[in-house]
Amino acid sequence: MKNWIDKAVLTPMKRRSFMKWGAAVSGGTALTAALPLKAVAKPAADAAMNTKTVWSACMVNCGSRCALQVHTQNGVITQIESDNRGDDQGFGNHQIRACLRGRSIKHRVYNPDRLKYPMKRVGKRGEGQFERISWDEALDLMAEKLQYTIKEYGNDAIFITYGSGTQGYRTDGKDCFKRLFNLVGGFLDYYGNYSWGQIQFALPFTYGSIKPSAYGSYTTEIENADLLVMFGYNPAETRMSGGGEIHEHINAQRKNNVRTIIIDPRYTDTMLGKEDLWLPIRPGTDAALVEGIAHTLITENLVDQDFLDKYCQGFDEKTLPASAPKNGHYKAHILGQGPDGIEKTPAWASKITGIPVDQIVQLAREIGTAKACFITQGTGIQRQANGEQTSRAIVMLPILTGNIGRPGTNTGDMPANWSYPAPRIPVGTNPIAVKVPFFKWSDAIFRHHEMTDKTDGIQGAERLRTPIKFLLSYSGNMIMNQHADINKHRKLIEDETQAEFIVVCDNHMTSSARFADLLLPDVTTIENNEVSSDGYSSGSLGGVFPLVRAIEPLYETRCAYDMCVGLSERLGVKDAFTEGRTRDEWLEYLYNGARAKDANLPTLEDLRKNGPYTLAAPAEGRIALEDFRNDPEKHALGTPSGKIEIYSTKLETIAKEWELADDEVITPLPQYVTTWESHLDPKTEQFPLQMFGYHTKGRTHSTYHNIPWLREVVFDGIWMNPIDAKARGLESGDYVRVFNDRGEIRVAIKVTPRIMPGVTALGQGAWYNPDKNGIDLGGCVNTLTSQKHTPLSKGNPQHTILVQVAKV
Ligand SMILES: Nc1nc2c(c(=O)[nH]1)N[C@H]1C(S)=C(S)[C@@H](COP(=O)(O)OP(=O)(O)OC[C@H]3O[C@@H](n4cnc5c(=O)[nH]c(N)nc54)[C@H](O)[C@@H]3O)O[C@H]1N2
Ligand SMILES: Nc1nc2c(c(=O)[nH]1)N[C@H]1C(S)=C(S)[C@@H](COP(=O)(O)OP(=O)(O)OC[C@H]3O[C@@H](n4cnc5c(=O)[nH]c(N)nc54)[C@H](O)[C@@H]3O)O[C@H]1N2
Ligand code: SF4
Ligand SMILES: [Mo]
Repeated sequence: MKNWIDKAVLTPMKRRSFMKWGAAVSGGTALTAALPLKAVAKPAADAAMNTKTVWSACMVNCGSRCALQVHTQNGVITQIESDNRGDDQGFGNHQIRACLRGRSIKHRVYNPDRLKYPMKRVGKRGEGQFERISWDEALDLMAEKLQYTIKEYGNDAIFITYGSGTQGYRTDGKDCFKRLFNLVGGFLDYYGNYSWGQIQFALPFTYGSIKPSAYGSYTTEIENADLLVMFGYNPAETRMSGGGEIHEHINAQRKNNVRTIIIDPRYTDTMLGKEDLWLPIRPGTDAALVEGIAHTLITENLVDQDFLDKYCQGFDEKTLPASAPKNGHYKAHILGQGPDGIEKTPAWASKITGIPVDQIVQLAREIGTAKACFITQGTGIQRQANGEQTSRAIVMLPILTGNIGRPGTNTGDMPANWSYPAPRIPVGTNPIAVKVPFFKWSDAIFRHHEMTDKTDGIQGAERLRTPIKFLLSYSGNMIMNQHADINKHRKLIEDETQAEFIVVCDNHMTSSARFADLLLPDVTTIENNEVSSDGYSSGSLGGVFPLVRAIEPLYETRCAYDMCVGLSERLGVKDAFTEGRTRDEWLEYLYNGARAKDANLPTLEDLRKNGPYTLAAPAEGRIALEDFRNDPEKHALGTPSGKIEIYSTKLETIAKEWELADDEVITPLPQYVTTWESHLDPKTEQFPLQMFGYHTKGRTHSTYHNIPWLREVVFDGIWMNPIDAKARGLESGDYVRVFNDRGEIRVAIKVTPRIMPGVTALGQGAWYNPDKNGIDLGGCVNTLTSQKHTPLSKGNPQHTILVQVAKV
């Protein structure tokens, strides 16, 4: 009998087949080269073992930051340990231990995919044929192409793609390229990000754009709550380890054994017995659940009317702004007296969400009667086509019940995070004011002339002046893997008349690197010196993390700062770029500057010797909107009315002025809208299953994918409910086709009641690996996603996908 574990054990095959794809088309040197290390494992025979241990950190974009201790012998990494200092007692003194990924970093350093030398493309773009060149040739070529682009098209034709592989760099990395480009006239920048694009755009309409509306309360407030409700929030997998939010979250949850309800189509690692109730919900329908709950809250008098009257705009007639239509308020909308005439009863919500009526009513009563309810959301739900509406809808629950600004409450937003201000190399000012939304950069390559502020969210100007012609991907995999609709996108990227020059700077021969014209091999963070920030989702934990070069940079790899020095010389701005400092001198200079401001910061030498310097956020200021709750006049919000805008006048204007496609909806009230590729789309006849690519513990996006250990230990394939599997004659371990009208992937299947019927899920970030027919054997979910943007932020609804699944 087959089972999925057998299949999982076989998964290293997939990586080898990726290499085959590389080797088959590569005429060049790097891809086919043998395993790099002379020293991979020959322990020195003599007793004089030249061993050393240094502190380093894992710096990928998972939101955490974890300490590593790198042991070397004769200049070769032998072992990776994590933080083992102290007695691990008390938050802030706890060990900042790494997860399974950070602990396997050695295999990312010594990896057959490592980029070893600068290389330039030979043959057609994307064919994967490269030729080794010298650093001088590489930097000459890049400088020449930059100068050509600036002269021919202008600086706004230069774009640095989103790339989050080195989150913690402060004196190296992407900032160096930004600093350099700003010195030669600037570049086209983007606003927003693939992580939080929709929620961060949407919530300021409700809460205003002033602090602390960007975040909610700290998770420590869970200690003071008697009910915890989490929508699609999975910190056990997405904010892992000692350097992430999960540590504090679990502590708080345990302290008062708080009743915990989690709403998610999947039974996640955050549950596994730590929840009291799991409510599986159809993807993209949380806003309908909220409206069903609101109906019970209103009809059973469980709303906090005083709070709504005093602090909010648009709950009922009393606080509806003059510009709004009659019955344009929230109460009318819920009770069926609004423009759509539909009463949002629990029965109505049940049909849409798949959650039974009595459970919706029960949830409403629990939220409505809790003394303090902490409501929060993850960001996968806002990566849906109605993501802005959903994030605004969820925050209605604390608003309706007055669970705001008091101990044990949250705004409904993501939890708060505190960061120690780690010093950072100045990037200067970008002379180019115009910006594209993060998700629309590929459109700006081929249809810039159609893109305006009213159609595509262009900011800083009415429209783009020129198409993007020069792409730099630093520490990102957007050129191919992490953006959307790979089959469509690939045709665009392959066309050398569109983006004329593509530079990829990475550690590995990724799917994006294959599409480069010039490859710049970066050092890994283990081969670099740095003082890194804490994670941006580390909760109350702050501090600085030392990285001490554990081994000499392998092959001809070079750090970004040094690449930029070479470029700055060629572009005639070397003095301005370096200000007379080497990279290590910048680090010391900036760190000493930080010490001058904070006498508690250890010397650089001590930091490097003793490991991360950490501290916890101040005890005060942990409850979001506490000031506003205490004094709404003095601490008025940044909304036009200064109040919480349930009815947003800004959105009322946007809805009238922007040019939207027929299926795009923007409304002044937060409400459920049915979108393309929802479970109600007629397309379900052909592609009946909803699917999304969740963030898996097996990878951080595409980083750490090329480590066979991790491929073995975490299942890489789709989850499917037994009911859907039976209907298709599928069993765990089967190899399946997952397809829609945009593409097809081949992956293994895990049949499990941990996912609701009608829904499938696949860890995102697997490396795209097409066969000759374009079928993606790598199982990259972006082979199936769409480039259609969300209505308001023009963001990435990459979790909204319909598919069909069948046995191969
Ligand atoms: N291990 C690991 N950790 C990571 C990352 C990683 O790649 N790997 N990436 C990091 C980054 S950059 C980010 S932005 C964050 C992302 O963090 P999130 O955006 O929160 O992560 P997701 O896995 O996309 O979604 C979280 C949960 O939402 C559920 N979900 C999906 N759609 C819906 C829906 O419509 N309704 C409800 N209620 N639930 C839904 C999913 O099942 C999932 O369990 O994670 C960070 N942490
Ligand atoms: N379908 C779907 N797509 C998604 C998402 C989703 O949920 N679903 N999530 C989106 C989100 S939230 C995000 S944040 C993005 C993430 O997308 P990216 O920012 O592209 O993240 P990664 O795929 O991890 O790519 C990081 C790259 O950096 C490289 N790298 C690592 N260390 C170094 C280094 O020291 N130097 C250099 N030069 N390179 C290095 C890695 O090898 C890797 O190629 O993906 C987005 N894409
Ligand atoms: S939790 Fe994130 S930062 Fe920490 S070791 Fe794992 S991947 Fe690295
Ligand atoms: Mo992200």
